[in-house]
Amino acid sequence: MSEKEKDKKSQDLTRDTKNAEGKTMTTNQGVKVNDTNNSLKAGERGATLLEDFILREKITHFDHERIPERIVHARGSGAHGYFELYESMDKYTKAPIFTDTSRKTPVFVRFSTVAGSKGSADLARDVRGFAVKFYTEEGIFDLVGNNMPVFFIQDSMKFPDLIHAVKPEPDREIPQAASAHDTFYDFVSLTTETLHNHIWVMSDRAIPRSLRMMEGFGIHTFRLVNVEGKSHFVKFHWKPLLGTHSVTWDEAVKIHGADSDFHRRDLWDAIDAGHFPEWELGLQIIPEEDEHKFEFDILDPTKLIPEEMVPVQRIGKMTLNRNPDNFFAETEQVAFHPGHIVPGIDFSNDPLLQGRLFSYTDTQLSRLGSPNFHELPINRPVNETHNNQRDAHMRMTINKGKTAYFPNSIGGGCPHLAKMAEGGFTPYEERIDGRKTRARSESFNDHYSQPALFYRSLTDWEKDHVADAYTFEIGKCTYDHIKERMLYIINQIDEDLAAKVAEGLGMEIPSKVEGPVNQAIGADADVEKHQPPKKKNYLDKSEALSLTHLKSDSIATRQIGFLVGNGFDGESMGKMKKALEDKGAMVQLLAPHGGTVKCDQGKSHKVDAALLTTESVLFDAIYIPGGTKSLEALNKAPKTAKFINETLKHCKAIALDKEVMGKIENTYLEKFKEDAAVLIDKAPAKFIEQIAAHRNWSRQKEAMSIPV
Ligand code: HDE
Repeated sequence: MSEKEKDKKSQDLTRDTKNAEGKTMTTNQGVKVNDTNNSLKAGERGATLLEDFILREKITHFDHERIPERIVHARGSGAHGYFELYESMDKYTKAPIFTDTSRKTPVFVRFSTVAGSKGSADLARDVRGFAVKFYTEEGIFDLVGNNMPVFFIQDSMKFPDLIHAVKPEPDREIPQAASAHDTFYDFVSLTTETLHNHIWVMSDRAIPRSLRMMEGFGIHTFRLVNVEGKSHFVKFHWKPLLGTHSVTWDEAVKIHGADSDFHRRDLWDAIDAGHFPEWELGLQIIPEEDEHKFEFDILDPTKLIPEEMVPVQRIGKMTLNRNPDNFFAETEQVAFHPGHIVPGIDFSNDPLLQGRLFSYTDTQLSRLGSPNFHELPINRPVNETHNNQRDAHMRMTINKGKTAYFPNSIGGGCPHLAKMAEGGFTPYEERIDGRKTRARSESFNDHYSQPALFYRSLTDWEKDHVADAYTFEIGKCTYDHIKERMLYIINQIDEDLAAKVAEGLGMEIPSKVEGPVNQAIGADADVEKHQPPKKKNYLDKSEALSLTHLKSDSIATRQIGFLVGNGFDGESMGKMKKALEDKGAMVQLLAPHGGTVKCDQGKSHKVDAALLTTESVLFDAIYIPGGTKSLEALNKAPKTAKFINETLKHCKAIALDKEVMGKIENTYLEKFKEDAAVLIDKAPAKFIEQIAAHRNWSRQKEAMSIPV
């Protein structure tokens, strides 16, 4: 990208980027270095001299390279991009990013998992963070959301408990990046407000195929405020243009081993190849008058507003078009904060949001070490900042003048206050009258209706995955009383679901359990008193909750493995490759060995991966061209059958030239030859259709039993 093409933030970052190409090595003090391999010694065999400032500088800097990882969301991947508005929202907000359609606002996005450490595997069953920093002309606006529309808890006071419960158990620091353990289910089964977010985590939303194929949600209800000072409530949504897709749990487990950086690599490679991921920003707007119209409280972050009740209006598009130059400087040092808002956007009284407003600056102080973290290149706004805050660790700005106080006359009263016409931030003047009380609103006290709605809204195959996930996770717990409590409360969500899980666990669903099961009110063990309230049914089904709702017929960036050996049918392969690549898919030649393979026309083709070094779970679909010799070679290769059988098991599309059938031993191809996504000697267009459909889930029940 040339300097001219760069957006304002990328240009701003260029000030601090360095390129060592053609340059002489120096110390940090600028002294030229002519030996960086040997320390200074008294004689060749030592001892090493303390005066060696070059050694000391190199080692000292190295000793301090690490900073604390994030308490949560430690593992993440970032990218630069921009946001463009389709139509002005000036009816609702005065924030120019949402009113000025001529703007191209730079953004930096960081996706993350929540529970795992910085080096944990990408495919953990977990919520994904979806944090967007908008560098607007009026200052930074951070939309720090997740890929699920609800959260585990209703009040920030419980956040440390939630996180302590899900993180590795403190005595042995096990398990890493996994919720399937006793402390988490102890907490969940005693804290029924978690159940809605929890069922989302049990669904395929928690194991996305790609960070580019998941939705994002601001979760909390925020406010938009227009020039007249009128406020509307708003929920923010990100809708991926590639559709929403997931992998199966069996794949996720295998991807852990095959490529623990699967999502990070996928995001990087797609942007690198020019396939820029895109999301539309959607708003659900609720007039203030409607605040109490719903059967749930819009301030409760464990509730979503079904799209059927308040439609999502798509107002603009975000495109990620540039990978970071330096992971640490950008992705690690970026500091998000839901309290970074601009005039025209404001908070609601959601008690979870209110607590977050304290937490995010506070955590940067220990993570980044100084209140000057806003001066780091990735964090600084694109507009000028002036105030009387001064000093502290690692201050970069050299503030001129004598005055660092307001009011002043010596400095001409500067920096002066923004006049109303200049758009200084004025909080929305919400009227608040209340008793000081440490309490939870009764209107938050329905923990079962929305998890039930979610489950009802899934397709059958999604429901099966949810039941399997509960069975797996609870099955990993060691205490029977925790398992029983879980069964008891799942039964309140959906009896069929609970029956499936109970069968998987080999346990009965108890009709009563010890201990509080709905204790938002406190740790009160009076079971009768805290029986779950009756479920409400304001909607039978919300189609938007199923993964199948957001579709895309694009196969761009899909990874397609071609299984070939020497002597493969070059013409057939060439035709298929062209058809797929024309649609933006990424084709890789996989062969029994690395190096090159020759087709039947004698032409050499570079092998992208030897079968031994890769796995079927890293591909979206496979194709096997004909060629007698090629098929013989594949048949001898120990992993070919596993590759094919796993692809079948995970319900992916397979295309074969006619002569392939019957030539590769130990596969289940014959059994699935009538399957809609097993394409024998079919035109590439059919294969493309099936890849775009992502999976043929109707195969699932039968394919599950493939022993691989
Ligand atoms: Fe966070 N959260 N959170 N969170 N959160 C952090 O801030 C916290 C919550 C979210 O890529 C931390 O800079 C509290 C909801 C994302 O850098 C920390 C509460 C949602 C990220 C923190 C919540 C989120 C964080 C850790 C309950 C979705 C990663 C490092 C009151 C709407 C941002 C940091 C990135 C990160 C606290 C709840 C999303 C400790 C106290 C709800 C995407 O400050």
